[in-house]
Amino acid sequence: MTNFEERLNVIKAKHEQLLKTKNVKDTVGNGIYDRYQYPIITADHIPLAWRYDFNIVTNPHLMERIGYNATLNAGAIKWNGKYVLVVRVEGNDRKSFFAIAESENGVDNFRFWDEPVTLPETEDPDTNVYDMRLTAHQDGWIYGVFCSERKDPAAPAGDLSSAVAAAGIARTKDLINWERLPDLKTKSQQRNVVLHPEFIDGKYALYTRPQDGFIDTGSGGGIGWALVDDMTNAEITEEKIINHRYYHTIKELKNGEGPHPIKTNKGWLHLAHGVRNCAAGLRYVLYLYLTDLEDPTKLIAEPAGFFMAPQNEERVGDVSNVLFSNGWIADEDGTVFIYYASSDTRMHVATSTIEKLLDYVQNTPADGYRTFASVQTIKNLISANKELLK
Ligand code: M1P
Repeated sequence: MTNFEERLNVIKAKHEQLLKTKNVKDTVGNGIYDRYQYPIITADHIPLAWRYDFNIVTNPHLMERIGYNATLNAGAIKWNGKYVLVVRVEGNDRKSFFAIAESENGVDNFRFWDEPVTLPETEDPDTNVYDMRLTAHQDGWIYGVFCSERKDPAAPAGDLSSAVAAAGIARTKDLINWERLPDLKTKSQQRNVVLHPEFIDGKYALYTRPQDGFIDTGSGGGIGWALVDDMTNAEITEEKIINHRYYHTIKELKNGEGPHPIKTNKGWLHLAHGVRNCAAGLRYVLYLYLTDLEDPTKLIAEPAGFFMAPQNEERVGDVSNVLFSNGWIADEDGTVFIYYASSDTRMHVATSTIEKLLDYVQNTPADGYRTFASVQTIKNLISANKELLK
């Protein structure tokens, strides 16, 4: 056997072993959700045919010809009975693209489909695309709304970093053939735009995140809400903030809607990310909030602080100290699969139920915005427990 063949066999065996690894629920959770021992999708899960040239003549050393840096920020949908993720795959060339991976049970054995998604360009081609939110809309289409990034045309010569973020829109009926629609027209830059699954007053509803610059949400920010007449020519004329930022909270710097909210009998259950600054840089955590069933812009409940924050290995990666989620799946039996990325590097899953998440969001104390209020809340709990612990 030549070295080529030996190496090929080892590479194939290791890859298959990784793809077949069973995931294991962490033993003691916090009662709200369960984390799992292993990430569900990493750069090592990328199919070998996307990485190697298997021709011994053109690649005698069996080198990796195309490298991949990360698999992150996946949109999610239940599709033909499978748990399907539209993963943001980032190549070593820094370009992100979308690729679909599926699993039978939602927690392990995710395998990518044969080829990445071919996302058509608009007349003004994107330099980079990422973070797709999937919405199976009442109108019968599955929409993918994502961030489309281009070089800032107003950047001074020599500034090769300034970029402009817009919401790109595509739709599909089969997750294979995608129709690209014009980008969302809006006054400000946008990231984290999400399509609500139902018509509101006969219009499409979008969660937005208006921002002054590419990174800064600036004076505005917050999670916004806007109605548009037509997704094939989506234009926002009015936008209102429905989830605000506050001083000295987990979302004081910025926040953004995660996947589209889940409809429950108590209201629309939202998953979002909040960002604050600290000496170590930006810290991204996940939080939940609940809005009214009839009026999804009306906040009903929001627990203080984070729902999930980076832990252990999750804390380190390409952009450390980050949890980000733009995909979750609610099964008919009430199980919820929360798909999240850690430190812009790898995908994980946590599982919970609608019942537990509603209990969490409705019964976790809200933020009092002052130390004194937090201590009072703790003392109330202690006092209520006194009789029970006797
Ligand atoms: O690096 C953390 C995240 O930063 C951005 O999120 P936001 O728009 O809220 O600042 C996005 O680039 C996201 O992809 C990334 O995970």
